[in-house]
Amino acid sequence: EPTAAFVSGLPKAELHVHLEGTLEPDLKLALATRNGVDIGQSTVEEVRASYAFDSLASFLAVYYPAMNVLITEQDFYDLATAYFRRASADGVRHVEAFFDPQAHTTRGVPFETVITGLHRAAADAAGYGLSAELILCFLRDASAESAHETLLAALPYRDLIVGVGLDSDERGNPPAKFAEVFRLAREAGLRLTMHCDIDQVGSIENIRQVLGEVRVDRIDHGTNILEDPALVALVRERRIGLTCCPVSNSFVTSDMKAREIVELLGLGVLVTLNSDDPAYFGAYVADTYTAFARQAGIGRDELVQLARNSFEASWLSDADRQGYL
Ligand code: ES4
Ligand code: ZN
Repeated sequence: EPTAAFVSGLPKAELHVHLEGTLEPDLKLALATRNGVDIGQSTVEEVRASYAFDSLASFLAVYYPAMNVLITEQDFYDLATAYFRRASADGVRHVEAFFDPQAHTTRGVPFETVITGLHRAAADAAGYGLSAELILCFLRDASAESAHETLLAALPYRDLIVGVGLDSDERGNPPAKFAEVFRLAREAGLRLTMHCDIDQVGSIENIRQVLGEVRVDRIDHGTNILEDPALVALVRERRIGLTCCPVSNSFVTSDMKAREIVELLGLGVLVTLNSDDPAYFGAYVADTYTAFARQAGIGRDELVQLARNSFEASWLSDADRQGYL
């Protein structure tokens, strides 16, 4: 079994992490105090006790209300900086991190406040050896109009984001709902990715849509692509990365999807390992690699391939990517 030192020492990119999902209980309490927000809990133990989920719905019901403590530019800076430093300690060299602007703008926090704080943290990360990019994620359970307004609010800050994504509740909110917004984002030069979660009704049809109509550059999760060998062949040929999150999967589906991830790796698909919401699921990237290796029964060679995949699937420039391959 690969040691912790081996896993930490392996240079890795993290391509699927929600910055709001890196809000640790102690920072949540500190921000609640700083901003005078009552979150109904006053100790780390109480906050942790509220982290009991067995489904995506029960997770999202805890996740979104917690964001009320994030108000000022400094709050967003502190949130992202804590995560970037933690990731760096895990041997992560490059991060492409999601943020959910609509979860903040709908509470009255200006888009500018969010992007300014997160960008300042991303820029400062270079000082401790980490390159960091931001991916604007639209909430798929909000309207296409709301996503469009959010894209328009982001365009003045176009240079501060690398791409757009789609998250939250997939049921009844297929990729095609956002085809036009994603087309506009592509026109603005942004990369595209979308969550196609596991065990969701109609998910293979959603994978078909993201590869056909939307033409994404990556797919977040997406292990059930194995249901359609033609789609597997397509992502392999197009070198489309799948950003898998085994520990997250184990919470929302009681299954790490280790068998599927190993099978895709063996087929030559660009699968990667990521943490998703590490403060909630209890594992940052290094622990995710270790837990996955144990569950999947794999050794160093496969972890090295997964780490290489993370750079190949990244949106680094060709020159920067080459330095890691
Ligand atoms: C998420 Cl686990 C998960 N699924 C969908 N959307 C999300 N946003 C943050 N974590
Ligand atoms: Zn996710």
